[in-house]
Amino acid sequence: MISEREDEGSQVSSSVVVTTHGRVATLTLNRPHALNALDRQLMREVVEAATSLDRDRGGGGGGVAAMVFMGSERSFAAGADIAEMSSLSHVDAHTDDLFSEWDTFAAIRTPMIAAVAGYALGGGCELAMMCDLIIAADSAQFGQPEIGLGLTPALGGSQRLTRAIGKYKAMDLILTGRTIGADEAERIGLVSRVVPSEQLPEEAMRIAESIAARSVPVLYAAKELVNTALDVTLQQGVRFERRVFRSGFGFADSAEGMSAFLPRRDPDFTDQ
Ligand code: CO8
Repeated sequence: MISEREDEGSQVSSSVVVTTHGRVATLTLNRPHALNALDRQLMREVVEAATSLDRDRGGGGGGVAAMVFMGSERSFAAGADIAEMSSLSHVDAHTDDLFSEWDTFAAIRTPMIAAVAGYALGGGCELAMMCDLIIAADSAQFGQPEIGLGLTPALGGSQRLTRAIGKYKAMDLILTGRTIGADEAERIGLVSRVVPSEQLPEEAMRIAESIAARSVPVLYAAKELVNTALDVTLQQGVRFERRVFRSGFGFADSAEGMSAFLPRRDPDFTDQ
């Protein structure tokens, strides 16, 4: 991982470049020669960097309140590294608990935005789907092509894709392995917004900054509510929402947000 605070500029390592600007951290996948295929090193670095940023609460309104994941203009990530994966044995995959580190990643509470240009295939599409918003350049291509390799999705793709776009669209993508463009991905509900390719970094940053300006504990609560909707019945979810809403009255930021509205001033959130 290479880590840079824009005002400091320290550098540490290589498959992921981390840049922090205010309360937004950008994690750029950095294996362009392999179209950002996810090898073990890249996977370890991206999970470690993201989980450590998630714990970076700073203090006094500092810390990281939103993360943006990016690849290159040509490829967000072209899936697991097939060359590396091809030598794995069944026993190695079991004993190493292959890909289980992604459970930690999926449990991150900081809002995460995937800014996708070019290929988001297999593990790349699954990485994007573990984020909370997917902003796609008009060049983006999504797919779960594992079937063509004699494999099945392995990073939550069969589950998250089905929840995102429904059974029949998910079957279409997973059983045929076909790739879809940004417009189709937006139409079927796989991406949040499509933007012109040249505007992707700025748009993703603008969205991340608008999220990061909110109160962190309230962002955590809102994210947990939406994710809970995928796991429980409507009635359980609505009850959970009510409990979370009531507990919000314990946040100083809820009181601040409402009292700022009345005289029409900007709220001064303190993450309390
Ligand atoms: N693994 C390893 N290397 C790759 C991968 C990959 N997934 N994708 C591309 N590369 C390499 C190529 O080997 C090539 O390297 P070199 O120049 O040394 O030969 C370089 O990247 C450029 O690729 P191409 O020459 O193939 O470029 P094209 O523009 O012709 O094609 C494609 C681009 C369409 C993206 C093509 O490279 C391709 O089909 N790649 C494989 C896509 C794929 O099948 N992905 C799914 C992988 S399986 C998977 O993700 C299972 C999920 C497991 C969980 C993952 C946990 C993170």
